Amino acid sequence: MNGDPDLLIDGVWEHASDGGTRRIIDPADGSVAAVVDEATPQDARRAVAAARAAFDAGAWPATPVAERAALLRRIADLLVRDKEELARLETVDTGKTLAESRIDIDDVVSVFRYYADLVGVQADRLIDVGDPAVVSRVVREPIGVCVLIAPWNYPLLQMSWKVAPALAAGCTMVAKPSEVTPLTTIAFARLAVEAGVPAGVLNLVQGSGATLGAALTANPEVDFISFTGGLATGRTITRVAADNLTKVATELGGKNPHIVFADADWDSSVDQVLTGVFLHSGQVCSAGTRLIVEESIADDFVAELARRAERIRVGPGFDPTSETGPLVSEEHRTKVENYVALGISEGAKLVTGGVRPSDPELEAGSFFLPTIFDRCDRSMRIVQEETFGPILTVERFTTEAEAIRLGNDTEYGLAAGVRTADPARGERVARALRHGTVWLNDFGYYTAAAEWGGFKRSGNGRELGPTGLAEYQEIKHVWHNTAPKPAEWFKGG
Ligand code: TXE
Repeated sequence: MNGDPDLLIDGVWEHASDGGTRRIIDPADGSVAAVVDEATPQDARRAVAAARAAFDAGAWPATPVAERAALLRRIADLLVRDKEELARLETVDTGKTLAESRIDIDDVVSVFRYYADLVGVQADRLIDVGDPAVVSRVVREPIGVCVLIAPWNYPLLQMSWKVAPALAAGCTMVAKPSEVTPLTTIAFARLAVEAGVPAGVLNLVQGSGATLGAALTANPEVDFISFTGGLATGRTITRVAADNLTKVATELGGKNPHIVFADADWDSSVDQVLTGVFLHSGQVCSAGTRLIVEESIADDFVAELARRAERIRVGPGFDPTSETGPLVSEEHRTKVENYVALGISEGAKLVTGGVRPSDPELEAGSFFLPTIFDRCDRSMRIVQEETFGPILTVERFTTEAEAIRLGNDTEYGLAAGVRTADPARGERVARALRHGTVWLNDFGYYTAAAEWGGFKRSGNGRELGPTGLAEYQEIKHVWHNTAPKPAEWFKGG
């Protein structure tokens, strides 16, 4: 970063082999925040080769679980020590408020601690096969060399969901953060080296998805790819990986319904629908972008939401009065603006927002105002496609069955919210929704101990929880006969 080498290959910090660099832009004012090394496909090949050698011939995969867990705990302690600096970098990179960045780093710490604890209590499974001479056991082994590709909305947090279980399982890895937001992952890798991660176990390259990402995912030496990002990229990676039959886990975002019944608690519903969609300016894979509200309260509910949305303080992440920051880049703001134009042309009713803030002090940043479209329906692309911006669409329903139908009326299936004072109805609807997480009378919360991931086109596989560790493990059945004797099937002597 800014002259220091940023690529970690086989335990050595290096510049890109062709000297290439990339400018990292602060989205709050468009300034150049840092210049980082841009790895080449050749650097990617060397990083994978280092991970391969560290797995095949290194000590890490067979390092006792207690030692692996201890490394994770040391990393967690260093993250706590460097929390402010990491949070600052995350705000520079993404534009999110410093308060959000601090929460992100706390969550990163909890992920490392969770997997340190979990891996320590995993036990082999012993099977009684009816012969006391036979010891039959099922063991978990590290899956091998992992390629970890993360997006820009929660850069270090998303990466930690991959690195922590991969390290805990005994894997070796090549991490590639988003080229838009690599700063915290670079800082993290330095800290992991300080904590004692062995050479070749954690390699880091950063650069464009199309060249570097493609070189990593097409490499036949890779055993597992964990990817979080857009649907189109997820499709490409899955296709590329199929040639080598490399296992892939994907988290590809969502178009998440937030269903509000008329009997739901009013204050918490308004507040959480607002937070659910406008936090981090909507750049959240589980953002509640589709409000599905009971017709009898819809007019009042939308009016109250609009009133509150207009009071959201949009501003630079380092300004303590800001409640949400800019979009991650000019390019992304253009995409969001195109969706607003599309919504209007599709006949949705623009209730509020839809434009950049008028404050001249925000002109240089990629800010955009919270936006609400009422009178939406399933035929509209703004209802079906992930805008990844501060855009809420409103659909109305009159029966429970209709609410469920609308809630499932998306190719995605990542997360959903249901709000009602009737617990039985809440449970019924939660069961009927085809989404990987359902919040009942809450929205957006998660814990490292519970699985996260999508149904349908939101991806496959799970992160977090025990399943998030299992993704990085192979299962082996060892059948050990302690008193071998002939099978005596073929009698011919
Ligand atoms: O993501 P990409 P983009 C959605 C959101 C957003 C859209 C596009 O709707 O507007 O995706 O965002 C790497 N081989 N999400 O274009 O391209 C890339 O370098 C290997 C939802 O920024 O998917 C980065 O590290 N890797 C999402 C990562 O993929 C490739 C969060 C994600 O970038 C690659 C972010 C390739 N061919 C965006 N092409 C979520 N699930 O939360 C790109 N990459």
